[in-house]
Amino acid sequence: MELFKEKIAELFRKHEELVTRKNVAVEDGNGIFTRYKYPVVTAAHTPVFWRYDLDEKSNPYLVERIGINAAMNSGAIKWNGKYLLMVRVEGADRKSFFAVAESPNGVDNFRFWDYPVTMPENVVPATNIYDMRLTAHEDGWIYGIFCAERHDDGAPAGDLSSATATAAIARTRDLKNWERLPDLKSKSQQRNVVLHPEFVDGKYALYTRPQDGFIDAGSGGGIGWTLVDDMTRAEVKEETIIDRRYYHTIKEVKNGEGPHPIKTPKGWLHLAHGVRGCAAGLRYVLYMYMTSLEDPTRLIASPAGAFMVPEGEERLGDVSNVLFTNGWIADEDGKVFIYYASSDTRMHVATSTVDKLVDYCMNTPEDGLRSSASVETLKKLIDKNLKIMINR
Ligand code: M1P
Repeated sequence: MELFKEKIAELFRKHEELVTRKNVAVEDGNGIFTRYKYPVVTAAHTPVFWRYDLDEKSNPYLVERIGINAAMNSGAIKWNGKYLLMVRVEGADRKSFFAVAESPNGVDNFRFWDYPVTMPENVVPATNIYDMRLTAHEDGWIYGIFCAERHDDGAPAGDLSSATATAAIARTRDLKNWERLPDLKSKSQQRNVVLHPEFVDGKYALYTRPQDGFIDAGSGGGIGWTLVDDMTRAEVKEETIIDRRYYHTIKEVKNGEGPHPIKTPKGWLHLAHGVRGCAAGLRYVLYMYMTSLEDPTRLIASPAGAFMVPEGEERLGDVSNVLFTNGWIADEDGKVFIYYASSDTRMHVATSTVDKLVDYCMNTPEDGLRSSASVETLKKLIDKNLKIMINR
């Protein structure tokens, strides 16, 4: 009895030590953003009382009863002065669910609320739900759009891996009680669908990612855009591709909108992921672009290449070589907290400012799509710099 109590105390002590560990900024980057030393949320951050049965009678060996595999791809929102992540928690059973982790400062001390989200299922139930994008819309609701994955019943008998991806929609006023709305109707499968925070021409605007199959983006040309009259019966009627994929770029295989864009005086600032194939499999990196305030479908800045790539321990995990983002928070003072997951396993933060990110987008040369164009771009900077260096 005493030993059991001591073991429980030790579990709670270790958990508390992890959750309250101070994070440390790592200032040796490229000047655009600052990474932090420790992941902000991991499977081990989930409460002890989610994983262990604390009753000695039913768990005499004090073993873990419900394993948690990962804490990843999280939506983000500032709520009552706190930094909230809508974490995709993945159990050992491979099922994902949503749970809120809250921090007082955005970089450490993320603590899960006692209960995960109970997402209503008044639609065709999904086998798996994940990757929620949160949008506090100007209509007053907070919307959560996420992927609902279901077995593809059209697959040949015995094929237990074919699936379909659909954008599921829910809304809330308190992040605790959710109203489930019908899934987005679309001719193609959809993942990485994100709600724009403002009305556009009196309509709701969605960033989409049309895809031919569950994994394969195929003929879906990139990040799309569609206008919707009513979120309670949302349907993709016309879809325009606003950020295309190109051969031999970091997004040649797939791309997808991250969190909803941040409004700046110079345009909408976007964070997204791009995917390419290589001998090691698919490689997921983050990139940025900007669109016009007057016409949010018009690309006004498209810096070449990746904004952020997996580094060090980020490169390893359940699905290695992956950075993925679906949450960021812009503070009133212009500081931006970029929340990203590495290798489908854990959550990190990097910080920057709106001004720096706009500067990065506006002043990083575009991709000329050929080696010779890259050399010409590089030569222009070298010419300019050599003149400055000679005149010093
Ligand atoms: O495993 C990497 C990512 O793969 C998918 O992203 P996309 O739809 O762009 O291929 C998603 O399943 C995502 O959750 C996952 O992190």
